[in-house]
Amino acid sequence: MARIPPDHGSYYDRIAAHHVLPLWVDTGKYVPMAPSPPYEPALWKYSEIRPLLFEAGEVISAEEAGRRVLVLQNPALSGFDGTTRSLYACLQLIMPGEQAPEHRHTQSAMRLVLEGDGAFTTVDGDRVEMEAGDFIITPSWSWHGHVHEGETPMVWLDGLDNGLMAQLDTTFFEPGSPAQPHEDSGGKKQGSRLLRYPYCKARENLDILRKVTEPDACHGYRMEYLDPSDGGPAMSTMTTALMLLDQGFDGDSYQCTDGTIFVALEGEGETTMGERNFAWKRHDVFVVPSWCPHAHRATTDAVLFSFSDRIVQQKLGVWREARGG
Ligand code: GTQ
Repeated sequence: MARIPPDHGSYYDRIAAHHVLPLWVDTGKYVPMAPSPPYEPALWKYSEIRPLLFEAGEVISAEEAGRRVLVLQNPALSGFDGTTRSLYACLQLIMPGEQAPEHRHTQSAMRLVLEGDGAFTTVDGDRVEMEAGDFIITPSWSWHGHVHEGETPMVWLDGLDNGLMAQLDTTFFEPGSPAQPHEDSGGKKQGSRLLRYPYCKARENLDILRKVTEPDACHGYRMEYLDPSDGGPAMSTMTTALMLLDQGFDGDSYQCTDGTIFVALEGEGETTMGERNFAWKRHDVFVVPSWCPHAHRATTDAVLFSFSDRIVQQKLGVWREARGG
């Protein structure tokens, strides 16, 4: 602990008047020994949030709302500061016959379909079908809107890098639409990234992984979504993954610098984060802060989807992980 010099002749007040701070006071606050995120572990139960989302379905249309979305706001943050500091997890509801108008923004977005079918999202004019469990991406600055032609309400989880864009002051937004008409591209746009990763294929791959490999002590059977055109991550600012945990899985403790948002797609279990246990089941969403020791347990076979800003940290060369901490 560094000795803080006395405030000689109100020195600190005099420099503050010039918008100047002494780095030798509270140095640990500016340069902590390890990440000390200002947000906390949290879990949102789908059984509690779903009725509130459907209540919004009665009072505001998708057209009126622009997007009928509830943001999962970290309890330790305020305003629209996000689920972690870099990422937003949101739940979006669209009713049969509704359209959410097209727009584009510098934030990259992903969707993970939780319930319903028969809606499609348009990405730069291409029609991308959405079915339960599908992972769908909207790259930065691509035009996108949603159209629901099915019979039952649809809910999906949105993941956006709003906090990251806000931190970098790189947010642009534009309403409108691309010139060309919507065509069914089968989820693949010529010369660009894959837009749709169907759940049935991803789930099959998890089962193959289970057959041919041993489970990781922390992550069970884990695979990341990669773009087949270059083998790199599906998204430029988010690492997205699926984990399959065997019934009875009792994972080792793990830490990483990417605060991570998990969504339970199948099964039940619990995750210890720091000193607290968070029980989860299907469609619950929880957040593990940066560098928070955590361990997963599964009471049934379970599948967790996760997203984080890991790929950004890796590109910058600052990402760290530790096992068994
Ligand atoms: O569906 O385009 O949760 O633009 C937040 C911003 C969803 C969307 C969100 C958006 C969208």
